[in-house]
Amino acid sequence: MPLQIIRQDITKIECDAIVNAANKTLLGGGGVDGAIHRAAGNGLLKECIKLHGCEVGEAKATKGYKLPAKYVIHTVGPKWKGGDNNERELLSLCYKNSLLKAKELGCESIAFPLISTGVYGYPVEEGFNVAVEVISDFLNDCDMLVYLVVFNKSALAAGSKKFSEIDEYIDDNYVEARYDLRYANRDIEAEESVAFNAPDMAPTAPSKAGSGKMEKRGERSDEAAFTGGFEAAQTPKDIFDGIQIDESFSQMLLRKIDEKGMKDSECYKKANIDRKLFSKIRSNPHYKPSKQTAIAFAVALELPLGEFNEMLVKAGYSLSHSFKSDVIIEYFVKKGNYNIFEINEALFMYDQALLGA
Ligand code: AR6
Repeated sequence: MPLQIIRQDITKIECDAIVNAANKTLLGGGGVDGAIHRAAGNGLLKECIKLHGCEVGEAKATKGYKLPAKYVIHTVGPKWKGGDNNERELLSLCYKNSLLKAKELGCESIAFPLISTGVYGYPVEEGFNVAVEVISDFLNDCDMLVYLVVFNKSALAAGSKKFSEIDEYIDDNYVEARYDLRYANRDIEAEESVAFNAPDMAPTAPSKAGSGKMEKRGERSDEAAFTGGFEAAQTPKDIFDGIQIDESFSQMLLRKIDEKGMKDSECYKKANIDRKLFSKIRSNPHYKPSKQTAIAFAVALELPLGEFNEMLVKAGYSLSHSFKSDVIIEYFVKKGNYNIFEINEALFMYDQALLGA
């Protein structure tokens, strides 16, 4: 997946470069800077001394020393002073210059902390949005695996109003492994819906704390399968009626890309899918994608809910109200918001597997 949002100590990440949210002296400090210096050892400080500091928005590289990463790219974020002091532009420059430095060093992977959102006081949600915007722009022209590390998840949730709306949608629609009475008298359709949900479900992370429910690969209760992911008005038969039976997932994908007048690269980038995986799918008409990959393409193609499900059915899946992740995705599709990074942010916040591959 070209952009992955993860929660981890950045000093432990094995990738070509990690980015340090430093101060202008580059001689170490608190927060992530302190953690990186402690983990890298004294060699890092010695090399930093030779760099003679760094201006806000710039990026300078050193070796990684005892870190698993080959390089540390040091950048200095802006201090938050209310938002009218060029903070956004300067923060964008931090991400942009760090990515360019990584490219110059031949890095294939890089991990960022949320620069400026700690000691420097940048509002976390806004800082996160700047990061996603700059990174996704960069990935439009370059292939790199970028990790965005959200260390303090509750700070991100606290600053965001959008999650309350998603919470509400989940409350109204999430059917936690309960038998959906709408289907109680529709035995035939219910059986069909079981057939729709191939046992090879992709893994999803444990549900949000409190639900106590684990959804594992290949494990679904029959009860959950009965809900089948169809809205009250939409039966499996309705979906089947719209489907070109002989067409495989990859054939449907390629047809839709053509119909939308998209370039392949535009589609796989919007899907947060890497080029190699897309080539595999393109060259194999019988390719069986994971559920996350199939959904990612349906998102990239901006399909309305009916066609969205039609595409998933081609890969043996459907959106189900018994999976929290599916309810979240449905929320975005119904709102017409097909920004995969915003969807992934929400999935991340609810501890669900992210889209893409
Ligand atoms: N891994 C990943 N992210 C982390 C880690 C970690 N180990 N530790 C903290 N974060 P901050 P700033 C997150 O304060 O706001 C230093 O003293 C943290 O949750 O480290 O740019 C420098 O020397 C937050 O989201 O950096 C400067 O003086 C993000 O990293 C000043 O702080 C950035 O928080 C820079 O302040």
